[in-house]
Amino acid sequence: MSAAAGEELLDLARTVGLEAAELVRSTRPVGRVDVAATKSSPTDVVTEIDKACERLIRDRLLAERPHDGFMGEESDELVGSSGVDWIVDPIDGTVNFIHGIPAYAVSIGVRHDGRMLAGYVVNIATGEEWGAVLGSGAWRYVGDDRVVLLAPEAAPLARAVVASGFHYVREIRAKQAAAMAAFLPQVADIRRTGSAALNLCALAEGQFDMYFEEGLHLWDQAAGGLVATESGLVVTGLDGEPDERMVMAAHPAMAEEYFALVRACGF
Ligand code: LIP
Repeated sequence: MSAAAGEELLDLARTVGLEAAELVRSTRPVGRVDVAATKSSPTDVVTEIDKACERLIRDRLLAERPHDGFMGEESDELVGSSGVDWIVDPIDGTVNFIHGIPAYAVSIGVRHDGRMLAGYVVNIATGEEWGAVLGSGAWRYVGDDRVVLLAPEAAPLARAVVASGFHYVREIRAKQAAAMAAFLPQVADIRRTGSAALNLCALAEGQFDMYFEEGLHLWDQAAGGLVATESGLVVTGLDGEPDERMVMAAHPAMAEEYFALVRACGF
């Protein structure tokens, strides 16, 4: 598929993503949001607003493109026939959303024949937006203008500010805590902001030197991952493609050194 087709799909992702973000903003009550159900663990939660947001995104996308596939965090997978799949997290950073911490995002990725083609992320609380098209770069939107993102070189390990996150499952968290105890003294500091999509976009802008996280689903990292790679970052897994076991991202100049440390610490 051409870059022009990627742009068209990105435009649709942005139109629908902005509508979804507005739905969440306008229905979120002040204070804490009620949890509707739990998923993989008592701390892996979903709200009625997550579900309504995904319904809106799914309905709008499939009304425009009825032959596409759809994979979302809150609904059953739909297999399409066009070769295009939408990979959607209606609210990435649900815990932040529930608590009112302003770092939660609509994340919409577009895959064509198994390869990420376009990605769109909007921070629902702040309105910040990012986009990327395969081969055409990554950018932050300022209004309708695009500020192109070229990820800055990362700092040496001892000065690195590293974003990460922790699993919902208790036993895996215990193992991660031990690995983090070995990792933390080797770097300047860590940040845990609670949204993979926003972490990957922030990395592309240079807020962090590296990001890694175990246990992400495809919808958490599909759109942000493309923003990261199109800004010039390396995004990988423990030994090959990024997957649920591990997503690691950093500037190519430091990537090997950073990733080796993650492995050596036992993540
Ligand atoms: C979240 C991720 C975040 C991670 C959380 C959770 P959700 O996705 O984006 O990086 O640390 O544990 O997986 O569940 O809010 O869509």
